[in-house]
Amino acid sequence: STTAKTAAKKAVTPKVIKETCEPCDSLKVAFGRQLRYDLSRDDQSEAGMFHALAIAVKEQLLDNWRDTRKADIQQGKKHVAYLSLEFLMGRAMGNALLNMNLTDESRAVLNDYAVSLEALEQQEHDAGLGNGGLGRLAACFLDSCATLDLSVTGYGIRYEYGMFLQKIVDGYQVEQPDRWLRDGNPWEVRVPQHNVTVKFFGHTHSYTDANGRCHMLWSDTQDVAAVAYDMPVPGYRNGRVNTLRLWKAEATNEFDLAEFNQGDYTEAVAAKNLAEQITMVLYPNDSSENGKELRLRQQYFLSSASLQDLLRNWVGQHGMDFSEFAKLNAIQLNDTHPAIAVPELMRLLVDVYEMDWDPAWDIVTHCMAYTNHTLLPEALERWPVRMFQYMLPRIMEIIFEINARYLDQVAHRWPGDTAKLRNMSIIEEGPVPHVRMAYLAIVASYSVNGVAALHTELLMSGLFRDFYELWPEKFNNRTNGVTPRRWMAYCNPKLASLISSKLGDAWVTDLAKLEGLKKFADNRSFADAWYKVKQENKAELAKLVAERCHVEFDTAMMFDVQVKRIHEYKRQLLNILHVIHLYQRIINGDTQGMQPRCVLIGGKAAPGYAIAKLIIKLANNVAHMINCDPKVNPWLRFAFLPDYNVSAMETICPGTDLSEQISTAGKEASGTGNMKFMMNGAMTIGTLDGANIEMLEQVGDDNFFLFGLNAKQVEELRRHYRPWEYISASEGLSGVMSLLKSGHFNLQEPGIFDPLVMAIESPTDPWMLAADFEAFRIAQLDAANAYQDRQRWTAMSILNTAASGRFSSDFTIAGYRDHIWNAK
Ligand code: 4GP
Repeated sequence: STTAKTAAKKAVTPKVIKETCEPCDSLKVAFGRQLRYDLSRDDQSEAGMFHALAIAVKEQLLDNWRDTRKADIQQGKKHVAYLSLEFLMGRAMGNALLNMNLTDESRAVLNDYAVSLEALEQQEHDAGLGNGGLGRLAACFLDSCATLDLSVTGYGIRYEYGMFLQKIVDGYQVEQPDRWLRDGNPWEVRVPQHNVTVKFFGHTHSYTDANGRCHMLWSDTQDVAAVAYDMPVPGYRNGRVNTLRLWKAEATNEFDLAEFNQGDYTEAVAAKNLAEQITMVLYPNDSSENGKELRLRQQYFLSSASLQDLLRNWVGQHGMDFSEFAKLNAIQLNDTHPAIAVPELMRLLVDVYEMDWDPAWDIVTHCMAYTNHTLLPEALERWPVRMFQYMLPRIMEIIFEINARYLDQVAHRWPGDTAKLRNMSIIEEGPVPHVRMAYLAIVASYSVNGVAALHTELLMSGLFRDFYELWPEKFNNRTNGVTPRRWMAYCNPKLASLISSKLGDAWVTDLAKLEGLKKFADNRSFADAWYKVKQENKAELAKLVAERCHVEFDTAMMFDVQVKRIHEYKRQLLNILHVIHLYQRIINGDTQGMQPRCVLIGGKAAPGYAIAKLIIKLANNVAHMINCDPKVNPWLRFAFLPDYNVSAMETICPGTDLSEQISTAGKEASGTGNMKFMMNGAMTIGTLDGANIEMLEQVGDDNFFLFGLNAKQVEELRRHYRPWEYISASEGLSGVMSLLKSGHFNLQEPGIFDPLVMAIESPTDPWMLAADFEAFRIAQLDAANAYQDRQRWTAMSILNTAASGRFSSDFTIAGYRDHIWNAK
């Protein structure tokens, strides 16, 4: 009977069930079973097989996943919550197989089905839950945290639509929605028992209880359920499986009964849609704030759900005693996007867990840490106070209270200095007062870090100078890194095995070991093997370019690549100007000694960023002229790669000779693409910006094509910048500008590129293209000449890889662990 069954179920505790169960099947059996019994898919198709393999692989890590959770609780390990609105994970299969050491076994299993692992991997949709650097950094960090055996949970949002897909139509970017979940996500586990409720709107009031304690109530709220979806994050062959917990917004009740009974069935169901909007789509803006109400809702939704989850776990293990909370928990804010976690943690501790303000603030300020990712002023998040008051009334009260107490400190430090108070206040006064999220983050955090040495210096001397004066001890640098698992071992297996043939494979988790390659830089047979691998990787890249751009790249030519978000400060336009310059030289018959090259640019522009979109259009028009001209073709080919994403980079960085890192000095906080290229043996042509500076330090200036103004010179020049002087002084640049102005690249669309020409010629051009052009042209010439000496180039390539060890995210995360999280 049902009653008996229920009783029997109750009698057996879950623990016993788990321990008496058979362990999971082998990969082969699990895969076969999945294929046979998954009726939702066509088991003949590669998509169906991919899904079956993913489910089978996930099964292999479930024991470790559960054991990791158990062990972390039992051992009382310090836990880090990495809060981020973006996790640009890319595909999971290859990485999971590598880390779990299941690649060979999978191949063997698939052999029986006459299908290749590579073919199945292509079926996976990229998890594009991020825009660019900041989101991809979060993904690399998760891999390193698991590999370094740290108890770290990534908390993010399960966007229904990730980063938009980019199509190029008539040279223009067209955005299309990325329905990455349409075929289901085999890696995720929906965990309804971890649901929490997040409140919005409503109003606040206070009451005093019998003991004279004042309580704040936040009521008449519109509640949204946050449902947890967990993704596994396996460490590299160490048995740890951490969690990336992504929240999905759902209506709290399928039907609001009151409304339902009144006959408002449709109203009730419509409310469901409103709730679910919160996690519908990723905002596609890189390094710029948006100011949209829905974005603030996303930020609060993520922060509140994640903190409630943390506190619930804490109380589950420790009861209501929070005295050790800050010692055993760190909360890392990935930029200011989740900075609203500061007042939310105060709210939870004070209003829900009934702590007094001071001890609660003590906890907050001992577990929050903030990472800044950009100095661009347009990225500094500010939210109208009015919007806050309306959407999150209780949170706004708490921010006011935090600000009042903190401003007391400022007043104490700088008595009578009202300008200081105004400048440092969390609330920006004015006709429309705003909340400054970066200030809120700094005030509450015990650590504030930049992402490269120069960037951190500029934060301390510029953007956050007052705060640095007040709290110098909070500030520290943690130069970014990238995971060598994905960005070398997985994406460049040929180079990886060549390296291992000399060094063994310990470099995969200890990248400093790559130094050992130095002594092979001039070893003829090693260099030949290195060159051969590069040529094979170039052939792979050429295949991708042919498929996507219908342009033939010849592996005998130098591959010169710039892939990243399209942004004026990253200066794709400078790159295009140089391509036009080469084109002009060829047209004019000036090809003596010229090194033939293939230039590739790829990247997405924010949909509302008109100039960036125009740069894409220019790249496509110039590419068209070049590729159609048989006179130019032997010397120069140019392609714009549509829909650049993580998976594309896995083919691009191994096949690149020259990596372009040419931002205006002082503008690129760090860069991480630069590191991926270096690791894979590309030479860099770059400015003294972000992590380029540290890369140059590691590899030496003989092995790096440095050019252009430094950050100080840029700022100095700003005051008296006269671009026309640079243009007339450079024969190359004046030729390029005349050709651009003549309409040569836009015969059918007169005038469309005028805004770009005007920007370059403007004395207020913040990016100073004209000032750096000549130096760039010369550095490009050096690079081309160097490339012609194959032996020299190969040696430099080996030395770049050898010097890249410092840019493993393992090193970066060890720094976070020791200096920020104190989680050794
Ligand atoms: C990026 C920075 O632009 C890039 O230099 C840095 O390497 C990366 O963060 C990771 O720290 N910033 C963003 C952003 O992606 O949205 O601000």
